[in-house]
Amino acid sequence: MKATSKANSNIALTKYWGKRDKKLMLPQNGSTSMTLSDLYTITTVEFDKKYDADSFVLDGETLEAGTKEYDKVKKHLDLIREKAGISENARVESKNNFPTAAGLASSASGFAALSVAAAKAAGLDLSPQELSILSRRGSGSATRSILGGFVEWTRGEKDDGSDSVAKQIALAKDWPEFRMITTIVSTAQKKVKSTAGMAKTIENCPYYKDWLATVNEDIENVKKGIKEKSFTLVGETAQYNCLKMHATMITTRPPMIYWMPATIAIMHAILAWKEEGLEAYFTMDAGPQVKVICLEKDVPELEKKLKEIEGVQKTVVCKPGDGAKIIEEHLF
Ligand code: 2P0
Repeated sequence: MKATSKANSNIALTKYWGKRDKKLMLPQNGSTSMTLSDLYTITTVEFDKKYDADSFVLDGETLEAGTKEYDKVKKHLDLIREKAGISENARVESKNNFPTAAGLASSASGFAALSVAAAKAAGLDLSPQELSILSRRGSGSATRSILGGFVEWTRGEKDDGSDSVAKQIALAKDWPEFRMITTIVSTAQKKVKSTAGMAKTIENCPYYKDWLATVNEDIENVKKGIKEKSFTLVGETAQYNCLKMHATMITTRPPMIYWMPATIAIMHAILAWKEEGLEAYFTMDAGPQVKVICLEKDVPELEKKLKEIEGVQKTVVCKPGDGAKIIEEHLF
């Protein structure tokens, strides 16, 4: 009853911002993303009678029982134990190859890896769609990390969440030239986590209704752009959608301004480079890092220019990657 999974992180091209059901983690709106090849989580889960309690080690650190993080993982394992009809405690070890909670979507790869490994260790044989529903219960964005390449997480209409799932838009090999350059401008933990931030936005942002009214058009444009390999349509739509999401964050009380000076410097630079004929677009999540959407041919020039901007500490070039999978090498 032991299994290990590797799940890649993903970055939204059109964003998920807001829940319509907190318990089932149902979103207010659908979203689209690219699964990344280079930022991932590996998780080993073992259920065994020999364990007196659940234990979780993340990046070498033990999560103490009673903490929010511990309870979140335990709740997720309870869900899987219930589905599988087992009662054994679990030992879980997990490793990220990137800084946790710095706006690089560690919960997406984290809950996708945990779901795939734990389901397998518990003896469940779930389809990718069922795994996406299970991952969603841990963290919304994890729904999308189950599949590789370009993915849609449908909003769904049903109250039970059975139609709020990951769907394939295109495989990684369908558009291998697509790139996202992640710039790291700060590795500090963010002040307002996404879960709390989106709840506040729904509570009092006067523009949230406008976000919901226009988001489906963005999703359709991104899907059309991916299918037609129209880089301009995907990039322009993703950038516009990101700015609309940040407009709701900024106009929530208290305001959530996730951008740092370097974030804004990168945005200005990308807009100026585009005027000069170097086509790239930006997108940011609930954090200060900028993900630069571009094509393979422009990566060397963009990386060189990005590194010259004050405050840019590091860049990571990400290609379209595979969906979550079982691997043979265990962490313990
Ligand atoms: C996204 N974000 O679509 C959006 C854009 C942040 C901004 O999904 O509460 O960690 O666990 O469902 O999935 C981050 O939110 O939040 C996120 P929960 P999650 O990528």
